[in-house]
Amino acid sequence: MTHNPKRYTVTAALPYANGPVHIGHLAGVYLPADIYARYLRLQNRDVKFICGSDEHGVPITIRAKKEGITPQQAVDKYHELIRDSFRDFNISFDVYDRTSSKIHAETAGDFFKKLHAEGKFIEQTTQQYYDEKAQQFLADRYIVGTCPKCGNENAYGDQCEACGTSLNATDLINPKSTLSGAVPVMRETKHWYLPLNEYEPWLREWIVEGHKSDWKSNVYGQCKSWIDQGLQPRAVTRDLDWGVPVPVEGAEGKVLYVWFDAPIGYISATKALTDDWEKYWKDEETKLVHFIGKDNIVFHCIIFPSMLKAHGDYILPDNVPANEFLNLEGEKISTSRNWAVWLHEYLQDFEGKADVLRYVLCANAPETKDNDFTWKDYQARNNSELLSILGNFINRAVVLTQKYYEGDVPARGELTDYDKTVLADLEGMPLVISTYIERYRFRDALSELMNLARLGNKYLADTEPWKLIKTDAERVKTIMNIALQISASLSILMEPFLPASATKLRTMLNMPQGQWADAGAADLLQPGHTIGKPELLFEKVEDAAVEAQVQKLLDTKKANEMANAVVEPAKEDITFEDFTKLDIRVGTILEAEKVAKTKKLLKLKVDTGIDQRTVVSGIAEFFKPEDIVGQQVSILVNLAPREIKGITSQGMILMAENADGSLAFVQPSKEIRNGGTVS
Ligand code: B3M
Ligand code: ZN
Repeated sequence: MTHNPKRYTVTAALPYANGPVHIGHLAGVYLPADIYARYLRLQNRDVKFICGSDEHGVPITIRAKKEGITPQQAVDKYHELIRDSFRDFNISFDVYDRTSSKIHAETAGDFFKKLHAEGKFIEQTTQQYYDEKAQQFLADRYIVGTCPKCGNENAYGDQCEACGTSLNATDLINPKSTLSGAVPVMRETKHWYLPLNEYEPWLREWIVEGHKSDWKSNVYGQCKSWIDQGLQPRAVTRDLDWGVPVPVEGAEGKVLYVWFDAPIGYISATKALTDDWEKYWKDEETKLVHFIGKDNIVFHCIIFPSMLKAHGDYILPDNVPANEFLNLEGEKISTSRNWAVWLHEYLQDFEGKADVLRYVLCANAPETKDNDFTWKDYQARNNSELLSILGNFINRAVVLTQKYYEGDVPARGELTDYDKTVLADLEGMPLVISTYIERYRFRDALSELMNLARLGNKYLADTEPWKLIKTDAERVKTIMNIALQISASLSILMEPFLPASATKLRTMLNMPQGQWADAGAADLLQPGHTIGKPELLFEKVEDAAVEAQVQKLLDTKKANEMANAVVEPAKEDITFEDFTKLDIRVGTILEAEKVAKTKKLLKLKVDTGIDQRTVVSGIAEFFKPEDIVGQQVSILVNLAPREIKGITSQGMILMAENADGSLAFVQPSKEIRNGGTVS
């Protein structure tokens, strides 16, 4: 790629419209892409930032079925939710389109037709699983069966999630259709395949030789290993009733494979955005960059480029800066387990704090390895970085300027060596940050941005204008001028990372939106320019706020445990006579106290109707003595007395155990006289 591209096409993976988006999506794809696009705009480059919802494929039909709605209703619902979340986090797409649009069906259909007409596909008839009850072929995710590797009975047709093995549907033992439960049969079906093997030499040259040094090592490594393993022809059509119809004869009832149509969605979205779309996709002087998560690497680096190459009219990606995964509080983020921080929910709990999450996710982005998001870290980064460093510096600069000069920027006098060093550091900063951004190292870029705020903070702390004002008011003018120049540069340099706060800061400084090239200058704010009123950029995140979030996750975990707990199988049969040997009565707890030096035991006095007796019960972890006095319970009265911790226990209180091990009394549903039998 030329070092000075004429324009940029920046894409962010099209999220499946089958659920809301969470912090993992934001940290992995949309935030880095947005920082990059915003930075390019500040550099006055011609850039189109493209995204949209991926509305086809099995993930959509499965979700629709689960919710009892049509696929169209499902994508309508989630497309809006996702679009709004991105808007609320100031992800600055030039277009957020959707792959169910007409223009997309045309674009993807035409793409297929051209490759078909030019003989770029192989046609092949194979045997695939068919569900006779549901009358449809079964895509991988619609078949479950026993994993031949580990014996997991719920392995999918493409992968066993228990042992991680990737499978073919035909590998499964006892396959079953998840649609109807029926045992599927084999049936012949014709499909079109892109012979990836034919592109192997070219891919090797383009990626393995050509991008060794400029692609991230995780991306390069995955591509190389795929190519080294040898590539196989890949089916680009499916037997499904949801998707872009295959637009050639003999393909009735078939649709394009979602990974064939989805990346073409980038092109159709650009078409929807501008009539001038072709130069963003066909001109060699355009730099195409795909932001994705690591699970999408093969599709964006091998399959889509091979499609583009086969087509012939399109440029190839210059880079594919894929990120690793973000975990949440030490565990993998999971939609099905609801183990996530959903973007729309975050904003309900932390109104106006989109930038805080942007900051934390960028500072801790999984750029080179999987990373962990914790609420503790969120709070610490807000309170001791955003608030104490950036917010504090800006606040001091603006407040003191208002106080000493009624908001008019003072002129600098003679500069000390310290002043000169600070101004030189300021001048060098934009290049340091932009170099990192252009190499897709957004964490480092953000950390340098904060270093500039640290520099400002330290400068004020060292020079102490609030003391000097009494003894050397002239000198204070120079100090405040320099502090304001740093603030002005910050308002430009922070825009890609913290756009809402940057806007706030510009208002405070009464400054127009600047260009990246302006930043670092010592005269961004001219003497005599009047700044606005101070406003807090950030506020403290209190313990209670993050504790509530942690509690929410604990509740989720508990709910999952309960939902997944296995119920013990039934014991061996007994006779009715066996049962009648048990003498169970209703009794009332009269007294309760902890048994000394034990954790679990309570000593109870129970009125059984027959007598008043002592029972030792292992329930102390779940009940406070004072809470259970007066409660009615079921008690087995003819259990032979036992010695427990030196106390004779006469009988046993019946308890029911929950999935998490917690206990509850088995109680009559209305009051029963003591001694009433339970049978
Ligand atoms: N929808 C997969 C995903 O969300 C897919 C990306 C398409 S990008 C063209 O992980
Ligand atoms: Zn397995």
